[in-house]
Amino acid sequence: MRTTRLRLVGAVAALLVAAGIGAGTPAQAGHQQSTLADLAQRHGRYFGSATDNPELVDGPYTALLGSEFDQITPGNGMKWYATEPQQGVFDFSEGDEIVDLARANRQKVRGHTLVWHSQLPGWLTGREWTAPELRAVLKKHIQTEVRHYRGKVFAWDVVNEAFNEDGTYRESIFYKTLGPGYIADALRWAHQADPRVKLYLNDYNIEGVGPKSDAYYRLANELKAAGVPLHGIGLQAHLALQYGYPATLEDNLRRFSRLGLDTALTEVDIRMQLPATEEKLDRQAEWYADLTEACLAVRRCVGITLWDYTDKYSWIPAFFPGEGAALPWDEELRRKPAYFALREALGGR
Ligand code: 9MR
Repeated sequence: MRTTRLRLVGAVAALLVAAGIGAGTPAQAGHQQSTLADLAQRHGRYFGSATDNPELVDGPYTALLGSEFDQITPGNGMKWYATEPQQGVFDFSEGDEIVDLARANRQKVRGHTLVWHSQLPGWLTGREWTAPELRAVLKKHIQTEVRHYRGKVFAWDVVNEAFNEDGTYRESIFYKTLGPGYIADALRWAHQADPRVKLYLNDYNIEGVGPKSDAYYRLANELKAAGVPLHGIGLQAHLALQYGYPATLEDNLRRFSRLGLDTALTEVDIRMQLPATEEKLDRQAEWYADLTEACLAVRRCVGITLWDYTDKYSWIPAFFPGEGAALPWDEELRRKPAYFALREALGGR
C-alpha cells in the first residue's frame, strides 16, 4: 500500500522535476507551498535540521534551512571542544551564531551536547583526573554552558551516547572516573543552571526495542523514581537501509511516554550503499514516512530533526566510505523522494 502510494508520489515528483517544476527552488513564485515545519506544527510537532557553522556561508543552503524548518541543532558548535577549548576558558561564538540564526528565522534550538565521550578538548583527555577534580570540571562546564544558553535553547542533550550496544555503560572518561552516577549529577547540575530547559539523554541504535534501548528504559525509570530531572529521550535515528527498519520504533516511543518522558527523533538520516538507485531512494522514502508516522502516533514524541537536510553536508560519506545519499535533499539541494514522502506522512499534499 505504502509502496504503491509512494511510487506514485515519486513518479509525480519526477515528472515535475523533468518539467522544471517543483524541485530545485525553495519556494515557487506565486505559489507558496506549506513547509515541513508548517505541516508538523499542525500536529503540534516541530520539524528541524542540524546545521554546522562552516555551512552558513552557503546562501541557497541557509535560505532553505531558514524557511523549511522551525527547529535547528548545532552539529558541532556547542560541543565541549568548541565551547571550552582551554580549561575554564569558554568560547560560545559558534553556538551563538547558530542561536542568532535561529532567532532571525524564528526557530527553536536543541542544545547539543554537554557530556559526551567524543570531541572533547585535549586538556581534558590528555591527563588523569581524580574523581573530585573531574566532578568539578564537569559541573563547571555544564553549568557555564547551560547558563549561557538559558532561554535560548528549549532542550539539551545532557548526556550523549552513554551506553554500549549490549546495554552496559560505555567506559568513557566520565564513567571510568565517576561511575554511573555522573549521569544523574549532570542532569541535576543542568537543571540548577536552567530550571526550565528540557533535559534529554540521547543515543543511536535505540530506535527499536533491544538491549541498548532497554538500558535507557531502566535508567530512565530509576532516575524518575529518584526525582532526578530528566524530561526526554532522544533517539538519534541514524538508520541504514542495509540493516533494516526498526519495526518496534512506535512501541519503543510509547514505553518512554508511559514513563512520563518526551521523546524526539534527534539526528535522523537514512544512509545506503552507493550508488543510490531508484529502488533504494523509494525504500528510503518509505522509511522516512514510517518514522514520521511513528512519531505522530505517540503523543509525547515532540519533533523530528534531520542530521542536516542535504547530502551536500551529510556526515555519512566521510564516516562510512561507500555510503551516503542519506537525506531528503540531494547535493544540489533538489528534493528527493524522501522529501515528498515526509510531506505526505505529515498530511501535506
Ligand atoms: O555531525 C557531526 C560531524 O560533523 C562530526 O564530525 C562528528 C564527529 O563525531 O559528529 C557528528 O555528529 C554526531 C553527533 O554529535 C552525535 N551523534 C552522532 C553524530 C554523527 O557522528
